[in-house]
Amino acid sequence: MKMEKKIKSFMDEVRQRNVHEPEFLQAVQEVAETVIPYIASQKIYDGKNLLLRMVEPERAITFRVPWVDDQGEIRVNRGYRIQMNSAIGPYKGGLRFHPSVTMSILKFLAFEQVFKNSLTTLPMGGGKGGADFDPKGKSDGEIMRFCHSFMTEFFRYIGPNTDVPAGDIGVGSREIGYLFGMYRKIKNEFTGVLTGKGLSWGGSLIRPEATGYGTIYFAVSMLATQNKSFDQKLVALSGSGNVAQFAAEKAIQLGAKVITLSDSSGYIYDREGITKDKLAYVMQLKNVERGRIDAYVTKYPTAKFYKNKTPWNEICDIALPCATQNELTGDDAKKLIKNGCICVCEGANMPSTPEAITAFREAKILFAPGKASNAGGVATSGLEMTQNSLRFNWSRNEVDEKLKQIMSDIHTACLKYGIEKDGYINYVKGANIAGFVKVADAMLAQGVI
Ligand code: NDP
Ligand code: 2IT
Repeated sequence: MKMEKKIKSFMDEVRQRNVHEPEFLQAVQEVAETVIPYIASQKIYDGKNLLLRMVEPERAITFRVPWVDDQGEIRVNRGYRIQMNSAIGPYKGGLRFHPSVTMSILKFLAFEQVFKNSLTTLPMGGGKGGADFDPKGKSDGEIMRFCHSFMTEFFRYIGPNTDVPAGDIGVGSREIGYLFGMYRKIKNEFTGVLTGKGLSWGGSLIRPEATGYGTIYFAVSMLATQNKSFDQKLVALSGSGNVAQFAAEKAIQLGAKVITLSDSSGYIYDREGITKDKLAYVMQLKNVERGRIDAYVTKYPTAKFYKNKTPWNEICDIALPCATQNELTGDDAKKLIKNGCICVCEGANMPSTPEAITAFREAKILFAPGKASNAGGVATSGLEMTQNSLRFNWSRNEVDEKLKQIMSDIHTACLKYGIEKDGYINYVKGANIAGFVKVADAMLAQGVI
């Protein structure tokens, strides 16, 4: 009871200061529930208001992004960067271009990023940014002009030892290219200021694959705790962007049958399984033609398209939400559990609602939060930064091996702090506490700053 009161009074204070930020409050609540009891049990952390300091961004920037569309009309978007915590390294985290972007969304992502980056074992602080810009339907020229305009203001706040952005929803290799080009021009400097760069100009092998592959590597470790594997398993996956594509690729390689993919218009169900060849078609459709997922059923007519629906009512062994926040609700979780799903591993950031997470925990099925399971993307960004500093490139195999090791180490860290009295592995608790400890130790050592 006393502990519940402590959490509530902490949340009341955070809510008062961030009253219009529901996603941010949701992310903080999940951390508070597991980390506040831990802090209370540890003399070195208790009474230092560490979590209260961590929920306040070190800096939050918004700026005007004016640009000219193909019709010659002047458009204005809002750019953002949340520099959340730099106690263990330069701010690091993606940029999201999506019309739903708000301060609340970016603060939740930046807050999660602090814990995630800490878990990677690499020296990276946490940040996130982006714009309420909608890349859908925009020409290449419009995207370029938008990215260039964004960087003419954004360059002031970033740098290879200050803040190193990367991609997220709506920001892939094309956008990173335009952003990097303008930074290089303004600063007259070729540095690793962004990650996710192209191979010929400072990028790392495996970075495009890393988030999806890493999610599968993490799920492999989870399944191994029950002597299970991906072989012959039915996998339901959401999204069809960067993370979903490479999660699907690795799951297929490991012998799973991937049956669904989605985008914001609905999902496709392929009972015969999405093969390597079919996935190659999806990559062409999404990354080159920039089309919608329903085109899949025109190409493969035995598949079905379900408009405005998510894949969670399909029977599957493993569910991998890889699209966006709060895409898997409490009702979805109950359906998955009823249909015999044994493992939910998040490729996206906070895709499961609090009700869904509670349902997974009560049913005691394997569940990993994104800040642990999708950390392979930012970890490989960290490896890209290392290669840039060394002015050297590692081979595909070398980066992949390092990624595997990092995902395995994150899994071990979750076990260290997350095993419940009854033996259930609470990955949420494990990830939150393990992520907290490293940042808290650094903050304590550096004093009240
Ligand atoms: P992409 O832009 O490549 O793909 C996003 C996918 O999610 C698209 O299929 C998109 O559909 C779908 N989607 C986006 N918003 C919504 C929405 N509101 N409702 C339904 N579907 C939606 O992004 P990524 O694959 O990079 O990112 C996916 C998730 O993974 C995000 O949560 C991101 O934060 C997270 N993540 C990404 C990492 C990375 O390295 N890229 C690293 C770690 C996490 P549509 O095209 O119709 O919008
Ligand atoms: O959410 C994430 O971890 C990312 N979008 C990747 C961030 C990065 O810096 O590679």
